[in-house]
Amino acid sequence: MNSSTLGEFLLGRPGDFQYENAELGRLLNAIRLAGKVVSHEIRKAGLVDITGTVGSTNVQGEEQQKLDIFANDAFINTLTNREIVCGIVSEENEDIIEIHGADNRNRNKYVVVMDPLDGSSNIDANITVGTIFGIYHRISPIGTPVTMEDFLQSGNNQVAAGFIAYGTSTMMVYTTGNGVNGFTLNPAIGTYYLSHPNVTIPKDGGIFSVNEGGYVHFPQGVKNYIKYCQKEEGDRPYKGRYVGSMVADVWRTMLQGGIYFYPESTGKPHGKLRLLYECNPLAFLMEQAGGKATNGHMRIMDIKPTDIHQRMPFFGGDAKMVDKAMEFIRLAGE
Ligand code: P6P
Repeated sequence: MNSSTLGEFLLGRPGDFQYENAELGRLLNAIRLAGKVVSHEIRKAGLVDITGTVGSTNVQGEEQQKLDIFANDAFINTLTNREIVCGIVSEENEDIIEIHGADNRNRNKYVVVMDPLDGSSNIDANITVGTIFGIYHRISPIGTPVTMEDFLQSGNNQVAAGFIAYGTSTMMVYTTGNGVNGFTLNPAIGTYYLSHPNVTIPKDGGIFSVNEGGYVHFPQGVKNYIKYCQKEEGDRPYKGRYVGSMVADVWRTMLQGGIYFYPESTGKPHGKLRLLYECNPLAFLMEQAGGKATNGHMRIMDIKPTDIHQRMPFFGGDAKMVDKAMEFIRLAGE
């Protein structure tokens, strides 16, 4: 069976973009192209001197890897050249990136939030890293400068979201609110082919994914849930799996089931993951795949952001397992 290409898939799903006049399709195509450019660069990391750090840090205070900057530039340039977005928020940039059209006016109607290369500290160890993106309609009037409010929308307003995983193969996985589909890049011809149609999180996957190195600093309810996962009872103990690269851990959870969580801790009172360009896009994917994503108390996508780089605890995956984690948090009075 010939799998359709991403381009054919986008053309074949006009219903996905019924209110978007194909602009959203063009926007996803721009992301698809930038993903190929970044994938090519990552594949040769180590062969040329592009791994390692450049001695600078990003707004998060994290050391910037050379590929972080390359990926950030690739996505910003591609999105700018296509004249589809009026602004971008990137993990690598402290402020909003305003994009003017050819006539120096903001006639474009979308904004994009992105982590251009999440998990980049794993690059030198040849571990899967990824680009995470979310797409919104701007809410400020077309033709005016993009505003902070355009980006501080709840995740419910995402018109599309997804990731590109640079792993054993390069994959683009996205949703426009009509399910989740995954495409694998054939690097020989530079074409993505539909490889994972209608992704659905298996029930009772029996895997829990958390950095247990933080256990002593977790809230008591989270500690109690981890002990529950490890207890020999019924279908437990669950398997423990943790890559330390969110795209890899979330994609494994979507394919094999289970729960991935990054809770708050004494050292990270709001967790580590960023709400806008990590939690919301991956929460959208998990819900569209039949799962659930919360901050331990409420749906991630119901949260009204207050800052473009704010952090948020994240519990996502099999709905039953997420509910059980929330029950332990509630029972602990947290
Ligand atoms: P820790 C990568 O820096 C990242 O933002 C996510 O991709 C990943 O899940 C998490 O941080 C890993 O953090 O504290 O477990 O090393």
